[in-house]
Amino acid sequence: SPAPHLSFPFRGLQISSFANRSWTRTDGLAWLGELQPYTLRNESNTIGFLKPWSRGTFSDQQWEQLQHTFLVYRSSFTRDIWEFVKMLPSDYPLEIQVSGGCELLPRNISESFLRAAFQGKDVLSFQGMSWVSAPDAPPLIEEVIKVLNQDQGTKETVHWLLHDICPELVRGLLQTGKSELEKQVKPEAWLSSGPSPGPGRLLLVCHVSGFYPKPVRVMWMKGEQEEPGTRQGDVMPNVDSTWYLRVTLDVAAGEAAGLSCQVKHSSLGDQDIILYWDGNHVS
Ligand code: J81
Repeated sequence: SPAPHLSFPFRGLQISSFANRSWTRTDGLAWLGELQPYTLRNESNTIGFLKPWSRGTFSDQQWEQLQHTFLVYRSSFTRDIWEFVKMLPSDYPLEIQVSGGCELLPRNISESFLRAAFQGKDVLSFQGMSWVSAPDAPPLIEEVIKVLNQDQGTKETVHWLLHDICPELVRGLLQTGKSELEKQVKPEAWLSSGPSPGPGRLLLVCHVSGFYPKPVRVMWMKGEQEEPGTRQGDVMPNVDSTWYLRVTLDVAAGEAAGLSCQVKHSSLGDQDIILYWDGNHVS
C-alpha cells in the first residue's frame, strides 16, 4: 500500500490583485501538508486559525508579533507595488502571487524558499540573503530587484521568517497537530457506469472517496493483471479534508463481467478493497 506521509511541507501563499490604481486586495493562506491551518483575508486584520492546533507551540505574544509583521508587510507591499507601477512600463490589471515556506528534513535540517510570480510567471526569489530574478523574468524585474536589495531591514526580516520562524512554527505544529496530520481515514468505493463511449461499449467507473492522506492507488483488474486502459481522474477534495478519485475503463460490453476495481491505501494495510463488476451497475 502507498507509503504514509513522512514529511509535511509548510507553504504560505499570497494572492494580490490590483485591478486599477484604487482597487486592490490581498489574501493569504497557509498549508501544512494537505491541511490548511491559517487564512488571512483582505477584509481581516487578524490571522485566522482554522484548526484547534493552529497556535502550535508559539506564545500569544509571539503570535501578536508575527501578526503585526504581516499586517505591516501587507500594507507596505501594496504601497510598494503602486510605486513600482508608476516606475515601470506595466499597467493594470496586475496579479502578484507570493509563496514561501519550509520543510523539516532528517538530521534537524530544514529547507526554505520564497518566490514571487507576476502575471502568472515566476519573476523573483529570495536566495541566501538577497533577492534574485528568475531565469526568464522580463527586464523590468531587474529594476525591482535593485530597489528591493537596498532594503537591508526587509532582507533580515525575510531571512528570520524563512530560517528561524518557519521551521520553529512547523516543529510546534507537528506536535500540536500530530493526531490530525497523521490520521488514517479509510476510503469507501463503489462502481457505476458512465456515458457510453460508443456503440457496444461501456464506461466502467470506480469511485473512491473519503480517504486521507492523499496517496492512493486504484486500478481496473482482469484477474491479477492491471487493465492497460485504466484512466485516472484527478484527486479531488471533499469538504472534510478527505479526498475523492474516480478511475474509468472503456470496454466492449461483452467483456465487462469479471473485471474488478482494486484500491490500495495506507489506511487499509494489506486489506485492499476489491469490487467486482457484475453487470448490475448500468445506470
Ligand atoms: C511589478 C512586479 C513586482 C513583483 C514582485 C513582487 C515583490 C515581492 C517581494 N517584496 C516584498 O515582499 C517586500 C514588500 C515590503 C517591503 O518592501 C517593505 O516596504 C516593508 C516595510 O519595510 C520598512 O519597515 C521595516 C520595519 O517594519 C524595515 O525597517 C525596513 O527596512 C523598512 O524598509 N518590509 C516588511 O514589511 C518586512 C517584512 C517582509 C515579509 C515578506 C514575507 C513575504
